Amino acid sequence: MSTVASIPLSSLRRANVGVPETRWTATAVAELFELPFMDLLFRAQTVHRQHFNPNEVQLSTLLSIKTGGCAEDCGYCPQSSHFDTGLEASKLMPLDEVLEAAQAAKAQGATRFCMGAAWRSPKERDMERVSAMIQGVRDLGLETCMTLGMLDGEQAQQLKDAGLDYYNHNLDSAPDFYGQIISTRTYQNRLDTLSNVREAGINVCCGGIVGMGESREQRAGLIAQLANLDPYPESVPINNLVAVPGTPLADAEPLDPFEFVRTIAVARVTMPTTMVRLSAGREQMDEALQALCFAAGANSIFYGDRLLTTSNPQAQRDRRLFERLGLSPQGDRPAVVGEAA
Ligand code: SAM
Ligand code: DTB
Ligand code: SF4
Repeated sequence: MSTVASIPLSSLRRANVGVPETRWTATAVAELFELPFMDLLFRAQTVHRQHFNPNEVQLSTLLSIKTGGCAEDCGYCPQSSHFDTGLEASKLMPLDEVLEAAQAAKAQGATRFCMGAAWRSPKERDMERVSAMIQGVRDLGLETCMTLGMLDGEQAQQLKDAGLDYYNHNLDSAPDFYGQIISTRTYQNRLDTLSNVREAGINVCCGGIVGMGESREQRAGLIAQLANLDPYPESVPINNLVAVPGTPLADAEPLDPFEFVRTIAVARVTMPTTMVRLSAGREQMDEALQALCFAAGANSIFYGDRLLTTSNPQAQRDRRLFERLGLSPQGDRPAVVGEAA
């Protein structure tokens, strides 16, 4: 029988042998949501300060490299071919245009460039082209992220070999709500892609959307799923639904803004070292609400006037907000981890 000491560290981690594991049940996460707002905020800010400089926010810029005409039926998405949102579908963007956009993002101060394609999954012929994009963006000195839909193990390895730093693939909602939003891809499909990405050694970016009509318990269920991934994602985007006319969720009741802040705080408490990204929906938020999200532990944003197909605050406006709050973009000066500035 092998002793713990003779087992390689990597398999120890996988099997959790000898490592006490903190598991978050949906009930325990729901209890965090139930805390008085100020107590939850204090708890999240305390955890945040143990791991990050609270006055730094990481900036990622998004580019849609292939827009619209998607075969999936995600009920929130303007790019699905199942709904008429008036969006014009386009082909995969040429490499030089992608690199031009990446250069512009870098000049504006972004440190990560995220490329998104409206695909169920990439085809073989696409892999070479996206690999060239990864290499080109890396050569500009930016971190790379892609979101291309489902990946099998081989595709994940190809992206890793091209130098991809992060892959974004969201769980989107709790398992018991998911079926009301998407029918063409299962929750398990998503978990399988995430495990292929992890196995290939690419950092995982995985989060979800709130404001789709889910209950608080279901928001807790989503966070519990994310926090129980082993290990939990390096980056967790929390999107507030952008209700786009023509999609089935066009008339969804907007979420109470404080509930959005709570979701950010609960993500921070349950995943202390992850980058929590205040993602879609910022254009619809006022600046005081965004400041509360940063106080709740959000430390990353999408930066630039477009998300994939919808608008995002102008970069100049974000810079002004940062100035007013005394925030600086991550990477501007050395991070002070574990110490209040
Ligand atoms: N097609 C790929 C996929 O679904 O994996 C990648 C692109 S997809 C647009 C990336 C993510 O954007 C979705 O998983 C969803 O979380 C988010 N998203 C899409 N439409 C949104 C909307 N209207 N409001 C908020 N988030 C949205
Ligand atoms: C994520 O979680 N949010 C981003 C990114 N990953 C790819 C996308 C938000 C899209 C919002 C709707 C749109 O602009 O089309
Ligand atoms: Fe397609 Fe992604 Fe939109 Fe779903 S979220 S319809 S997979 S682009």
